[in-house]
Amino acid sequence: QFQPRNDSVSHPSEHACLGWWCSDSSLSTAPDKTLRESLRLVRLPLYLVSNGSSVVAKSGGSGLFGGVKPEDDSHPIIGYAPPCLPERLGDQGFCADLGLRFPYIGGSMAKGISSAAMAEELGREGMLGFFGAAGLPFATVEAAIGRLAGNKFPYGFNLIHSPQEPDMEDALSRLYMEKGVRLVEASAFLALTLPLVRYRVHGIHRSPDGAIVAPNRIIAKVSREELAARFFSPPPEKFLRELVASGEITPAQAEMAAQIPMAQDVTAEADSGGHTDNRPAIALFPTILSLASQLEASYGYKQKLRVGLAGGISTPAAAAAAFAMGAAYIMTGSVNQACIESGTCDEVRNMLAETRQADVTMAPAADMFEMGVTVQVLKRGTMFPMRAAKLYEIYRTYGSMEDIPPAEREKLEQTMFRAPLNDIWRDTRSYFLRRDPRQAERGDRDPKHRMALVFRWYLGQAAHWAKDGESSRKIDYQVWCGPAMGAFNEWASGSGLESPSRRKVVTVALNILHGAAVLTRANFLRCQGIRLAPEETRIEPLEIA
Ligand code: FMN
Repeated sequence: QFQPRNDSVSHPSEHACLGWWCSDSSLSTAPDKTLRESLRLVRLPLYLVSNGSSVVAKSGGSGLFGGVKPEDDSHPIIGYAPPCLPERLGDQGFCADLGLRFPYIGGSMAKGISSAAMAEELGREGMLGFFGAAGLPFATVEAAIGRLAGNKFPYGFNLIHSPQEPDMEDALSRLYMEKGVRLVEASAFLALTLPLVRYRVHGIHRSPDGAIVAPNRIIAKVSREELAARFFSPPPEKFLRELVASGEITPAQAEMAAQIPMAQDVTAEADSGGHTDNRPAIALFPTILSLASQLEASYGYKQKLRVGLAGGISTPAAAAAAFAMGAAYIMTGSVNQACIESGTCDEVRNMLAETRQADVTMAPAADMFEMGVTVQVLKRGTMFPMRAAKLYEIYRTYGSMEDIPPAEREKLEQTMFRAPLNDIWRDTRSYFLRRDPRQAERGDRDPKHRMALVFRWYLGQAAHWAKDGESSRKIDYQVWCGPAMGAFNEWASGSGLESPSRRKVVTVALNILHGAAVLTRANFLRCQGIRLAPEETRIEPLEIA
């Protein structure tokens, strides 16, 4: 039995009576749990029953709702929270369509940081993991497909837009089609592309009952409404015409394709690790959600368009807020990089475990350097953001490497490159001759492009040094990370999950989801005027075997 206190449940007479608890005997005899304990039994209903001057939390038995008091000895119910299962926090249709138990996705993290092991752990538990294919050699992606395809649970692969390497995007989408990868996370797209449309409509057909079936599913990640609108729309006609003209789809398939959205599910990505527009989740999400319902109606789709939320989610409170706004699912990133299954090194995991909210900043991105695109990275314990910003400034100021003043150039060669810039160009050139000869040729012709390729070498290597734990380059580590990391560390502080070696991706996910369910119940009670003390709603992370 818990006693009302000044800062907790106020005197019962102040509360509206929601219904009645009739069994006087069970009120006095059954062992009661504290409100804190009852809130956590998320699979059971919770009744707050007034017992004269005190309030009892009941999670068993039954109450009667309505204004008429049934028996003389019945007690008023002054608060009620329904069961709230972590499985039911998001959109049930989303989980059913993807074969998931929980509305939870581990987002793609480039260079295999979201590893096959991570996708397996999440998949086994009824969640979804995307393999981080960006920036990896083709053969590595192929091997990951081979590994994940052997499992019975859902998984997905990242298809990242590569404006600098359109052939890679094309080749990767074809590999996914060929190997039967049925789900991709499409990200960093500024517009739809032919490879993406080809993937989506590949194998489209009608089932015996006449329904259109598109075997390849895209979950698109966007941070702007214009892009969400493109993904929620059918594939552009010009691409469908091209695919018909090249014989890759039939006219009948093109006609079916014109009736389905490019992506039924779009993840609204707020301020996150890696590529981000730093948008606030509570401003971005409602706009994308509203767009989904408008486009669903205007296209007259048979399916519901759904919106998930990513960016800043690493605690129960953030997840509860996402679901309260109507998120079909949540996606995490930064917090997973700090888990033992991620493809980064222990040194980075330790750095991430020390990270606080303000320890992240924006820095030039390797893949879209010339366009001035930035990514969110760790700034504590590394000079990467400062050094990368310096390179961008030099790139903007000078027309070629030869124009860089000698003292400046020498400093770059000694600190960041640790080699003459001409040597770096020689190696970069031979790399591109193998991977994308057009880049090397353009570098030969255009001194500004040559400078960009050399500077991008540093930005690209900095991510490798971090991931591979190249400790002689610790000062240059590029670690993509968002403020969610600091939020998680603050929450996990003092718990078993404080230590990076104990952070497992599923443990983290289940804690976030379970905590979100508890907080959702606490909010039900708050809406009924029940004041809750901080210790009643504090969620300590638990270690789950
Ligand atoms: N998203 C992608 O779609 N492709 C990527 O290659 C990619 N790489 C990432 C690498 C790291 C280390 C991190 C932290 C994020 C990356 N992201 C990438 C974004 C995540 O998939 C996810 O959307 C994001 O991290 C969610 O926000 P949060 O960091 O606040 O949890």
